[in-house]
Amino acid sequence: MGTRVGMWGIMNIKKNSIGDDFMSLKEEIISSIENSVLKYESKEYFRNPIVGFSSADNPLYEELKDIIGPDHLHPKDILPTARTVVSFFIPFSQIVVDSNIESSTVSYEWAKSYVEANKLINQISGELVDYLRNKNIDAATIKATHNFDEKTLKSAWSHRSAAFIANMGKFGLNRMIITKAGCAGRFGTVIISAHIPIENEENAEYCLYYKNESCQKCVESCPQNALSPDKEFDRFKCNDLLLKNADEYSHLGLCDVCGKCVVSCPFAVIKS
Ligand code: B12
Repeated sequence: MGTRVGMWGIMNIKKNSIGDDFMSLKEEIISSIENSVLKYESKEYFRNPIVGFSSADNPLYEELKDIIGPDHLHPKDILPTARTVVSFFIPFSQIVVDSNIESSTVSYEWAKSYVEANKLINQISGELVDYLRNKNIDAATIKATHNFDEKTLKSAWSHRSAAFIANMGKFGLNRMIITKAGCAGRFGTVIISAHIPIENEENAEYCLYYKNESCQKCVESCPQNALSPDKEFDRFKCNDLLLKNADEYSHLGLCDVCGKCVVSCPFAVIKS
């Protein structure tokens, strides 16, 4: 059994004088996130999370103010002592994805897993913030969703842009980040004051449209015709349908969902 000792900046597991393994802070964070998913009561909706790290000083965070808008926050606007941005992805299980392929409208499982994923992401983030603060590391987090301006449909923090900067995947034509576990799932972010060494992993391109223009399944499956390879995504059209679906599933909580552009992707679920 490894002794849980945070050793900032050291990535490999080290042995102490009696041969116990020390966990690096990076490994402690990954294991804290994995444990939160494992102990979650509705864990059947999810698969193993994946975790990515980016430096708060990555110049792309400054660029997001130009790409998304001046209101988009820099990690240091959220946590002035920020040094690392922890991004995590909670992939949905195959059952959730299949249910939303089979159903012509949005499936119960897709709606329910959305509510559960948002709860789980907020729980993981809260637990990680507490865990780190106990180790005298400053940490701050941002809600999974419903943190956007209802007029512009833009948020002051884009989880998927942070995941892109952490090399967790690239944007597909469906505008989802396609990670090594697929694109059906949800992201969270925790910003921390500790330094975590960043590994320069290659960011793979899965989207077949961006690879060789051989697929547009997401465009074809959008009930609102909101997606197109040539035009900007119409997020207002998309939102109209999400709100209708929210009415249908109001007994589950706030369920503004659809996900047809996600489940139709050949890389909705990637199994390792
Ligand atoms: C507002 C919002 C919406 C709006 C508008 C969405 C939109 N595309 O703009 C509405 C309500 C319509 C919506 C719909 C959906 N949403 Co939504 N939504 C959000 C929210 C709250 C904010 C996103 C935002 O501000 N968008 C504004 C745009 C400008 O920013 P962005 O799309 O995040 O990022 C863009 C730029 O950064 C840009 N970009 C361009 N150049 C460059 C260069 C660099 C270097 C970088 C880094 C980025 C970048 O690329 C991105 C896409 O174009 C996020 C949660 C969050 N806080 O991040 C969830 C989120 C984006 N939604 C999500 C999902 C799953 C959905 C739905 C499938 C609904 C559902 N759950 O069934 C649909 C899919 C719509 C689609 N195809 O995009 C997930 C995406 C997960 C993933 N795998 O990528 C998120 C991240 C929620 C989460 N916590 O996981 N959503």
